[in-house]
Amino acid sequence: MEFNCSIRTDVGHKRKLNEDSLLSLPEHGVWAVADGMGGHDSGEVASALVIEAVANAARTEGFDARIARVTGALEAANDSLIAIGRAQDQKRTMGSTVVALLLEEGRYCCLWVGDSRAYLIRHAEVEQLTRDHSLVQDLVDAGMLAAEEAENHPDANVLTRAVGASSRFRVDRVSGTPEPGDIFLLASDGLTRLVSKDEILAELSGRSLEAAADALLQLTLGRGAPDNVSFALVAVP
Ligand SMILES: [Mn+2]
Repeated sequence: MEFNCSIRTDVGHKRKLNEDSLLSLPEHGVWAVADGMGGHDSGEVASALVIEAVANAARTEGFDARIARVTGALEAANDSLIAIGRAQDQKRTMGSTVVALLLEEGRYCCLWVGDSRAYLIRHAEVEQLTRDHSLVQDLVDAGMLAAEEAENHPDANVLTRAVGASSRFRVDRVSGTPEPGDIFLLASDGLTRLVSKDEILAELSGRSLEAAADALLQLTLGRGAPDNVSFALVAVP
């Protein structure tokens, strides 16, 4: 299958470094967004290592084998980042989120760790496919916090899972059947905290994928972009 896709990454208006990393391999039907953390340039290193792991696994033949390889690559990346962090005797975790989309005719699979998200835009509706591994998501699920308050909560950046954070590690997965006209959006929290699902839909409607990507980025930058902003738009033909 030939996929139309469009990716953007921007340092934003407040940060000195862009610690997000992106992967777009339409020839293999694989895309990913990773959001690194850890101070100094550790976040950049962590997200780049995670993206490289996904890229190396993406070339695997067969859809199920590819899912297994990418999952295994993320587990190996988790071990690597923990080992690097220990070697540097860092008090702070050197970690990264990741959300990956694997796509072929008739099937999609999203793999994720942390709060980078995948959305599916279908029939003029936006569905969030992933569930954040974050403290505020746990509070929302427990009925202790309203979903609308989550993005602005003081602990909104506290993750309960990340690549490189703990040897107790699991990659979550959601699968389904793509339909012609579907658009997938993978995004770091630099976008998702500033732009709602309704706004995503509004920016996409009536635009080419390239124009929609420009519009989404401009909307985020226009709101101050306190964090790095990265996303991939992928259209199912
Ligand atoms: Mn971020």
